[in-house]
Amino acid sequence: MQPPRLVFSRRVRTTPFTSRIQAGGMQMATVYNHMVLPSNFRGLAEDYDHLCEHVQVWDVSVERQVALKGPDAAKLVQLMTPRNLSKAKADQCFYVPLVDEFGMMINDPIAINVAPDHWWLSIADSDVMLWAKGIAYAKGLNVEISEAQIWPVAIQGPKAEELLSRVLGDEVRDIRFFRYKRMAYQGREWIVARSGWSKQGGFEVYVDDAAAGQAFWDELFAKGEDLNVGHGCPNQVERMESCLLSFGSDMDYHTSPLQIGLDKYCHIDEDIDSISLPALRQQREEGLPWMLVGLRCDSGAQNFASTDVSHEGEVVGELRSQVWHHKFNCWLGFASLPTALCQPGTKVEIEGAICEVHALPFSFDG
Ligand code: THG
Repeated sequence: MQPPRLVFSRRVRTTPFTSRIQAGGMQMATVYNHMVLPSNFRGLAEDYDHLCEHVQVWDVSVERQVALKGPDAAKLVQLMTPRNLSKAKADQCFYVPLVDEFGMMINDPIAINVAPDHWWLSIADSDVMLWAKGIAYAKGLNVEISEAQIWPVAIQGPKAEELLSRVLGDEVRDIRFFRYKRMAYQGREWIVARSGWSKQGGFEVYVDDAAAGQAFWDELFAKGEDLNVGHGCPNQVERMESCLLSFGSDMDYHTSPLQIGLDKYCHIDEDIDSISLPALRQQREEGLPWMLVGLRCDSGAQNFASTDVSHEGEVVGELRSQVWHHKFNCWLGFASLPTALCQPGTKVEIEGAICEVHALPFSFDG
């Protein structure tokens, strides 16, 4: 059965690069932050192999920038996240859980310290701008909140540094992980960070002008021919192998950061003004009913249709993400399971197939 086609209406926003990724062989797309996100070009396995060997250019415009500007911008970001941002360097980016007053996830963006009174939240798929506006209004903060006209382009893969240095200059080589530099392109100045939703290395360029962005895109392809540059997009195989979590799949508004391995970004005992701290302290005290674990299964390349995870004949958990890993020849899952069943080695079942619980991130050594 053919999947239905996606209509690019005004609500399902296109990007400055949509015509390029269509011409480049986008086979499937999804909607993320009310915008088109490609999900497949050559096939999941082929996209993975190309990403791990060469370099890809990704249209990740869907990583919308919620811009917080004004004297209270930093205060607002800190209210929204339990990660301590008080020592933020001028060129730093932070992966931050956004957590509400009940200790539940709102989103997991990258926070970018653009200037002391200017932060961007580079968001995953939920309407963070509304939440930010609500807090700012309720607390009487002096901050302007908007969705910026920015379309990030990711350059990912082992040859990303070589390719980007050909287009923007050798200075990109000096950018450290989760730091950024401002780089000139056709009279614009763009934030260029060493980041991206893969663990194959690479950069994200925060394009703020459609025409210059398109020229930049075309130049990446023109100068990368000998590097085998190709189209690409966040890849389900690579991101599960690398344990990059996806809001809306692996977590939602009913998930605590303490259930999904984001506790390292929750500075619960520090003296910061964040609305989630009392609830997170209480969760830690009382314990949580389930945790996110990895599952492995050797049953074959098929995805499961059911999300029910059973133990001794009883449905106990929920499958949240899954993929067949062609290289390791096994199926990988992320699932929520009762804390008592999260011990690595525990056997659970999906559609009768035996799955083994693994700690996250997966380890593929043995
Ligand atoms: N880049 C940008 N915006 C984004 C994403 C991105 N917005 C949506 C989505 N991705 C947000 N979620 C994540 C999840 C994981 C990471 C980044 C964004 C990530 N994590 C690393 C890890 O888990 O090892 C590093 C975390 C750290 O050390 O701080 O990169 O990809 N612009």
